[in-house]
Amino acid sequence: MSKLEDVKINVENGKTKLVPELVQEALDEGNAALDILQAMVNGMGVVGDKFSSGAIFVPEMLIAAKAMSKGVEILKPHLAGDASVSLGTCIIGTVQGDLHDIGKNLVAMMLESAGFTMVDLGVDVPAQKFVEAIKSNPNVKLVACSGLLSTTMPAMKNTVAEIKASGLSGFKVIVGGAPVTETFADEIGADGYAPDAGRAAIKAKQLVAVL
Ligand code: B12
Repeated sequence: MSKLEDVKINVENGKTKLVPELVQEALDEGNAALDILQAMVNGMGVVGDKFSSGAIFVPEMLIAAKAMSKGVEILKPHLAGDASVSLGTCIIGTVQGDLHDIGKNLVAMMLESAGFTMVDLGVDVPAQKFVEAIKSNPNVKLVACSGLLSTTMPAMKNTVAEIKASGLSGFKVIVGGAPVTETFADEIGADGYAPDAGRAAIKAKQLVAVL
């Protein structure tokens, strides 16, 4: 079995102690950090499928998420670039009702390495908390909203609507998460969308006009 396959399977199985060691070994073998990340994301995909089919339940999903987060900690220095530019502040959070944060954390990491100063509001963030954070932080250029559940897509819509209705300006809003599409982003009035963390950083730079 290849080391990447090993990483994937042990994320699937929620091996929180083993995954960081395997990630380190995969790096030592010369695997690219992005390939190792993809192996872990694939593992989480299998976890999601097993959950959908009733083969596993929430606790197993949670343990797999912990294993992936531990692996990402090892990968972080290899994924994050050394930002030499300053692109302003980015407020990021997972919308109200939604507790998923692995994808949001990866996006935060990539945006930070692109040059944004990150203010992470965490998960289950009410729309008004985004608005308050825009008001209370200096030089906000980007607001990033994450959502993983189809049931929290209305909360994402509401968040964008409240941010726009606040009358505050000088920043762009980017949205993402597995159920989010470009069409949905357009419909709810977001300024941008990206399907993954790497492309989120590219889109963010385009939005704040440095690309
Ligand atoms: C781990 C997990 C959990 C963990 C989360 C732990 C944590 N700390 O995040 C726990 C156990 C808490 C959990 C709970 C639940 N979950 Co869950 N979970 C998952 C799982 C297996 C993996 C998610 C993940 O981390 N993926 C890996 C990351 C890297 O990918 P990602 O999040 O998609 O992020 C990438 C992109 O989407 C994008 N992105 C993400 N955010 C943003 C933001 C911006 C601005 C941009 C530009 C891009 C972007 O970039 C990211 C990086 O590349 C998924 C299955 C799956 N395949 O995704 C189900 C899944 C999301 N969960 C699901 C469900 C149903 C639930 C529960 C309702 C289960 C229950 N009955 O209680 C609860 C809801 C709790 C709540 N209120 O939020 C469903 C959602 C179905 C749907 N479409 O609505 C899924 C799809 C599983 C399934 N197949 O049924 N879950």
